Amino acid sequence: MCGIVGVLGTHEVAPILVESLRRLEYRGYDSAGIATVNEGRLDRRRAVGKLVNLSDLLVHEPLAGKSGIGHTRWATHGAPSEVNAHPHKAGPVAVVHNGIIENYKALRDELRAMGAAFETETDTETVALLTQYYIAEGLNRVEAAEKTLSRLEGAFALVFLFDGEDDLLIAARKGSPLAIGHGDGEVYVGSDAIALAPLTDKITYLEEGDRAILTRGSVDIRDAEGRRANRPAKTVSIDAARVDKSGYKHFMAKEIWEQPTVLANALDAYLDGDRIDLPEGLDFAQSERLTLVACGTAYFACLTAKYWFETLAGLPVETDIASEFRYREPPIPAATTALFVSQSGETADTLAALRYCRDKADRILSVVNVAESSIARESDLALPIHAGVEIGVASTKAFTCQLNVLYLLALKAAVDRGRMSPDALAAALAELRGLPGLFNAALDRDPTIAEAARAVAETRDVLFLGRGLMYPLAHEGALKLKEISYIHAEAYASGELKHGPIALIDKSVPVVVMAPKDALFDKTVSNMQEVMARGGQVLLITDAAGAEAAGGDVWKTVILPEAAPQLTPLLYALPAQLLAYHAAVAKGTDVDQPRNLAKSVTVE
Ligand code: HGA
Repeated sequence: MCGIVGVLGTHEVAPILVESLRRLEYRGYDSAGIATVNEGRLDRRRAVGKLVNLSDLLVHEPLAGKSGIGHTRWATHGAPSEVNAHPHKAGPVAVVHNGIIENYKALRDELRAMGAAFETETDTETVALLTQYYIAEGLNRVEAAEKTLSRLEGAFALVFLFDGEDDLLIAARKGSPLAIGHGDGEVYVGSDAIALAPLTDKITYLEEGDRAILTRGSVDIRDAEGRRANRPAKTVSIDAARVDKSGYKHFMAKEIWEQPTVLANALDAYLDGDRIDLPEGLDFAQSERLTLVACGTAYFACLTAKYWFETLAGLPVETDIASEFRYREPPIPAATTALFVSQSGETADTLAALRYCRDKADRILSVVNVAESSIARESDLALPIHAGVEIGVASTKAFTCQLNVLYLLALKAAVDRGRMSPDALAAALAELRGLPGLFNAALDRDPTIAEAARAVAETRDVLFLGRGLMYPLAHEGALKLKEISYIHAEAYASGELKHGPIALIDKSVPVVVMAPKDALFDKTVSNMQEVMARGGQVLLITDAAGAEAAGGDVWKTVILPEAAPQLTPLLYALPAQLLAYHAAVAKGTDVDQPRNLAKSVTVE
């Protein structure tokens, strides 16, 4: 999604803006631009495609000035073109925007009636034009921005820069996050702390509805009612905000390979001897229902958790995709715990679903990677996944860390509901502690997976099959492959094969079967035989016992270490991630920033 930066600096700002935008590249974008004020004059440069195009443009057409704003755009309204790229400028005002101005059509009509001419197809341009109009009416810059903001509907983060004002930025947050950075005689604003990490580690997060009037010497924050708001500055760990590939070719590779370490840290954060260290008061004994809501990969983590909560804790679970849930007006019975999962904690649909449940559910829990995020702040209890910054657009370590927290919650629910003895819990936690070691051992299978992936890269369609706990994971495997290799992939519950998808099977369609040797293995093997009988090429991901039992007719087998049945979704996520990664590398696609995708989906 769009990335925003703004700097009131003491040095030439264009290279600083471009470097900050580079740190926001992970969010996904299609064009970029900056605007500066130099000796009172506002000017801008924009370019389609990667940031290097903007940097090249700036070599030929430099922009001087010590104040400026910058933007990476992920188009929602209007094609990804130079003219639609931000900053948008109207007379003395330039603006960068993340989000959607929902009433932009009405505002366009109003502006058109007042004689305004439009250059772009974007919703954002109305913000610049409206501010220009209010300035022309005689309002000062701050008043004009305020009045404009009061007219906007929808979700946005906005930063304004003005001609003739090289010591003024106005920032506003409603629905999309913004962070203010404090420097030495300088002030910054960015979509997140990562963007600002080389500039400062002192960050103030704006809250919902806040506006900030920034000069080099002052940060004046007002809340939604216009009252002066005291928002504390925090020191953010630079390490947490550090963005480098540590020698890997892609962030995604780094994030896959660091999972043993990250999981070990996440376990440390939650385990205390034979007990799970969760906040006091979190008790599932009286819960009658659990509603799990999320989008994308996080949704598949929820689907996995349904199996855990129902099997281990006997707690009925409903799972839903946030974009469906939020508009369906589902009844929420009393004694429902609602749990929302989002890597960024800013996923627009998930946040809206949470707000829907606010006064209906007994309790709102969230599982997030960003502790200061909107979803975390609006929950009764937010549980961090401790994955560290995830840059690859296709989620990997965040998925396994989400599963880790959800599994711990399911164990806690099992204990609270009298379904698990202290000894059984201790045994389950001991197994969990062994997981980072299993991940390390599974990473050794990388060459086999890479070889299979090179063959998969030659195909057009792939099916993923799984039963029980492997069913949600089959979905996650298919999603990963689609996201980064652009190969069409679909997932089915193995038992569904005969009800339709078997019609797709021929020798050109690899079928990835995820099946540890568990209680359902024989059933899955029967489905696998049905595939092979029709010429299908089976890539079996299993353990040593499964490989032996499956016989020799499968196309390729990846043998993972044996894991406790409940932990297989975590472990089997790894080959699914590696398969997608190597297929994408073989196809030469943009692994970390796949086309059309964005990392933190802050628009509907
Ligand atoms: N609606 C604006 C900004 C899009 C956005 O925030 N994407 O994440 C546009 O289309 O330019």
